Amino acid sequence: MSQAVDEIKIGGIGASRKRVEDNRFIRGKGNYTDDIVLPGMLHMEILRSPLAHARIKSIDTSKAWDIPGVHLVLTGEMMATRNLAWMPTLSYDTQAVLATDKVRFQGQEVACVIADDPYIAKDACEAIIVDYEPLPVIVNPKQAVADGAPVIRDDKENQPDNVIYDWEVGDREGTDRAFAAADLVSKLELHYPRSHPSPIECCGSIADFNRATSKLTVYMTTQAPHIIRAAVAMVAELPEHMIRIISPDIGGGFGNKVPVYPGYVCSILASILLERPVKWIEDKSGNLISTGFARDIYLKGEVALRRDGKILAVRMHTDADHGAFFSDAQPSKFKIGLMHSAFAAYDIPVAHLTARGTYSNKAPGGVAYRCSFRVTEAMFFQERMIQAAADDLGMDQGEFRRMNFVADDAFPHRTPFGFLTDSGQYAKCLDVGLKAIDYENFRREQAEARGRGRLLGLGISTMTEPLGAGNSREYDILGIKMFDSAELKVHMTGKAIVRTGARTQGQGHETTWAQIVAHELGIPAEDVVVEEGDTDTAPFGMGTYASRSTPVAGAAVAMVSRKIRAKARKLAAHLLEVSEEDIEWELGRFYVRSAPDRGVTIQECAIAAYANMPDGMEPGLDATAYYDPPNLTWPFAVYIVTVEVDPETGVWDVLKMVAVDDCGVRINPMIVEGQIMGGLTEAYAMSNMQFITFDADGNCVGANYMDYLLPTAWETPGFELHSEVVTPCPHHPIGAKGIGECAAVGGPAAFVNAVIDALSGTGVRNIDMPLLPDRVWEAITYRRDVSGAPPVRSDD
Ligand code: MCN
Ligand code: CUM
Repeated sequence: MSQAVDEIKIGGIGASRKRVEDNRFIRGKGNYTDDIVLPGMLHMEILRSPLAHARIKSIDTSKAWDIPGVHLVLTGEMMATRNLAWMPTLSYDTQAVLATDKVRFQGQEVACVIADDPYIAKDACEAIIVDYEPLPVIVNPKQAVADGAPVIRDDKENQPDNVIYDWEVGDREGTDRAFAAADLVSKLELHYPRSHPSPIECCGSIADFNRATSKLTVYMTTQAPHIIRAAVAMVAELPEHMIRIISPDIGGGFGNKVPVYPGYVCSILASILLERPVKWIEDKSGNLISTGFARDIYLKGEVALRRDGKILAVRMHTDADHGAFFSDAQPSKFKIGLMHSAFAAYDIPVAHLTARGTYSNKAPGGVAYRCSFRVTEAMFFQERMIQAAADDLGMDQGEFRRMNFVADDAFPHRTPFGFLTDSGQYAKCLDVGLKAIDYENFRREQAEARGRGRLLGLGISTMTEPLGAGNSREYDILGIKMFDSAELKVHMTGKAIVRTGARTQGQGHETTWAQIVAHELGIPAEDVVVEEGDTDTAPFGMGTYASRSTPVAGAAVAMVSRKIRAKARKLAAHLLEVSEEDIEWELGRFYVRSAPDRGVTIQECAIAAYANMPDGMEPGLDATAYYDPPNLTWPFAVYIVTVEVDPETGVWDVLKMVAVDDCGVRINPMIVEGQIMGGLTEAYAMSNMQFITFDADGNCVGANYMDYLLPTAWETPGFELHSEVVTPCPHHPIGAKGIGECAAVGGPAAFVNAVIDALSGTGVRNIDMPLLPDRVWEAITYRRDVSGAPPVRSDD
């Protein structure tokens, strides 16, 4: 007699199943792009520009061609003859593949050498002689719009200046009216500096064009293989069915592996020309200097307040420095990503945002590094503003947030910028966090310590963030609607394979998608193999970024499992010789309603699909589901940090950090905790040690691991995680919300708020990240705000 299965025992939802992928990773058996060796493979290296802005007068490659073992030297001029010197970006701009007219940032790709091995290729790059004529350099938005500023993008028609866009959203007049009626207006200006995701594995590709079959196979480090296939089809003018993109194991993405990089394009062209596989593997400094920068945005905000603490309106202006090419990967409708998701957790009647984007002589940057399209900046700004507003009012930080939160019974809630948030228990999460940090006691200790000259501080960050683009009505990338899909094949033995168009880079999809199948069908998770990343076998999907995998691809996995269950029900009816209406389901088993002992397992249904199907039924047990989410998911988080600042040195230490995350139903609690720990570690690093910037000549300062610090276990503080608040997502098939980025998004403001709180009474309102000891010391000593970059005010 068959029985229902125990969900946790079979590794279903809620099971902290160990990550199956780690089996190969920790044994050194992963298969990364650089592990792949193809017969006859050649190696490519890139020559990068030493200057940030210069006209190219000539490029002499003759000495490079003379080096034995060199097969090809590519320059922009040669790319241009094939219409490949420029490529489209994901934000409807163009980006140079190899420079022709000018170089526009330090590290820009100027030429490539393809040789027998990477060392020969590197030597040959050094033998290329480029004659540059230096041009004036622009390194921030203020310089970009100054009178007489050199036009960086003189390659573009209709681009008389360095402004990419002027964009606005919200209600300008309504906001003006609310400000006119305010008792108090709180203001803050800050700079969210450039940062870099810096995954352990750099970017790379192996292009393999086979003249006999006309098929191009590219192994590459990409978070979104199907988008890359579309881009290659467009750029290389090859038919889609002749392009196969394979994304093998990825050693961390964090957004760095979303964009299309010139190295990919050059390796593809080289393989087509040479008819041999061509491998390009970026080195660390190449990765740090030229790829996937994030942030670099100047923020100016005002909050209109009523005396009792109610927020009446918010006004924001952003100046974003995009570097030389506008290559953000983001939904095309929004110029500054989802910046306008700021303040979504708060009940604010009216708001207005203006955003200006400008070019500069920096590598393209903007959207990557654990953010759902600029929400990292949005939430940082929001929580810094909230702290400043409460301080200006003289109100308690917890109390001020609580009175302005969207209430539990006010969902669905339309934000002033038009988003629809649908669920949450914000005040409850905050209460859990305040209790965990022992709030009242800490405030007492803080006051006592102050009397003895010790600077203690407490920082709170609370936020809801939009994760899981689409829906397809509002979200597209280059016109391709944002949805996802999953394919599930159940073999006759009841074992299964599930494929999605997402691409895990360390998040654990191979573990968690199997758990969703287990939850829906009662097939043990260990009987389900998960495969992603090959465009020839995976169903179409928009890839993994913006924590969209669980909200979209994960939902598709649940939906395709339900399709399988519907067919299995028909098979069960046939096997049990009753009509379908008389069949009930419990996990792993169908049974006859009137005779619960009479049942068949899902595995018995599977074999019947191949060996004993009813007359007229299509054999087999597989299906594909496309999932277009009705809305984004809105997880909520509370991060609270206590710190002690040493006034003599400006060094600050974390005393305690607590995190309360409500991401709805947790598929795998252990993986969710891993995501939160990782995100908090990155937040800690961004707030106090990751420093990468540009000098006045556009030299990238900090493009090495002596300056750009990666946090290790040694300096990373301990984190106390809380999971007791669970608000299921109302529209997601299993109630899950995204979690991949929450801690990196909401975390930084908690650290900065804590340090600023420690300095309360000194008049210091802001220190820009990273809060390096010298900046903190300067702020304390001279009682002034410290910015690492010249502030850019929109009114001067
Ligand atoms: N999960 C869960 N229950 C939930 C939500 C998520 O068990 N309620 C699980 C998921 O099934 C998945 C993981 O947590 O295994 C993350 O899920 P999700 O929030 O859907 O995020 P994505 O899978 O789309 O991952 C993207 C996100 C982004 S955008 C960046 S950047 C980032 C991040 O994930 N890059 C990472 N986390 C990373 N973690 C690692 N190790 N490496 C990266 O490159
Ligand atoms: Cu913006 S980093 Mo993640 O979305 O790949």
